[in-house]
Amino acid sequence: MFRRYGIIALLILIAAAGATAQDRMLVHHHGGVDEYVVSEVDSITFAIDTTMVYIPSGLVRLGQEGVPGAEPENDFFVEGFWIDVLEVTNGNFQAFMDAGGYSTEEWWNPVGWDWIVEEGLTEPWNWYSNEFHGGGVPGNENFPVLGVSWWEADAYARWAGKRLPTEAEWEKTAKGGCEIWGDPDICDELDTPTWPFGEQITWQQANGLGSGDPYEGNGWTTPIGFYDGEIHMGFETLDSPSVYGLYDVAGNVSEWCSTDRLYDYPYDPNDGREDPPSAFDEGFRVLRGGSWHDYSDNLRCALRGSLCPSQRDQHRGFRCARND
Ligand SMILES: [Ca+2]
Ligand SMILES: [Ca+2]
Ligand SMILES: [Ca+2]
Repeated sequence: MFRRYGIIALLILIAAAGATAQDRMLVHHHGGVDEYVVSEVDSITFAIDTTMVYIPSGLVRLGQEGVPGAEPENDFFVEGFWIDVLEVTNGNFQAFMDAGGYSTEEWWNPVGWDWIVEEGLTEPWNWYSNEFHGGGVPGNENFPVLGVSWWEADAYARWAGKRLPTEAEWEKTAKGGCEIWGDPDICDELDTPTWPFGEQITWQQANGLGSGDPYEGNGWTTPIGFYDGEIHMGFETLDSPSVYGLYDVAGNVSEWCSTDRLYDYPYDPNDGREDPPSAFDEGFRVLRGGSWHDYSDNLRCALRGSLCPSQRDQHRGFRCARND
């Protein structure tokens, strides 16, 4: 019931194969490498946006009874949207930096721009340290970017032609809409799964604290899409997409959302909570999913973390959304 939903194309890297490069090519994706005859490849791969998945319109039951700050449960209609399959990586963020990300005002919220100019910021926090897989260290390209404030995540998203998801979008992405669980025609009591996989989570599915992955104490974050069913560095993983096919929704880095956390449920996008901050440390922007530094309780779908938008540390990253 809770496996992949819809069409998921997870094609990270396309490379020509060796000896028969004229005729065949390898398509790398999570869990394996498929070989295709080149003449077949266009229809298989290039026509598909390989990095985002479409979340269909529909109701989601937000919140969960017993989760502090996530009550009352409330049903909300989310318009269909696209969202990144994977957390934004150091490699992705390097491309933003290479494109003049920290010196191009047009991609920034004006308040965020004034703040980075005043602070003299030109890269994420701890970028050149390997303690938390900083992106400035060669070899760390496929680890999630962290040490980015809400302002930096917002600017990256704008540069990429995307935006940060709302917390309602993020939560539908994490737990699935009301069509996924229980009766597909209604929102019911089964539509509040605790974790993206249902009522259980194991440390073969997500990167939390004490999860035993090879990067515990050694950079801490796992490469994006690590939990793909393969054995990595001797560590056995389970292929663990969320119901719509995203990876690392629970754990690894917690993810900035557009929403102001100072507003309680029920969720209403028109009451001011989706207005961007108007001062550099105004309000608390929502963070979701928990990180490598959290136990499984903090990886729950409904849990609503938050920090002020200028916070930069080793736990926070993001993924992006866009409209149709
Ligand atoms: Ca249902
Ligand atoms: Ca861990
Ligand atoms: Ca995450």
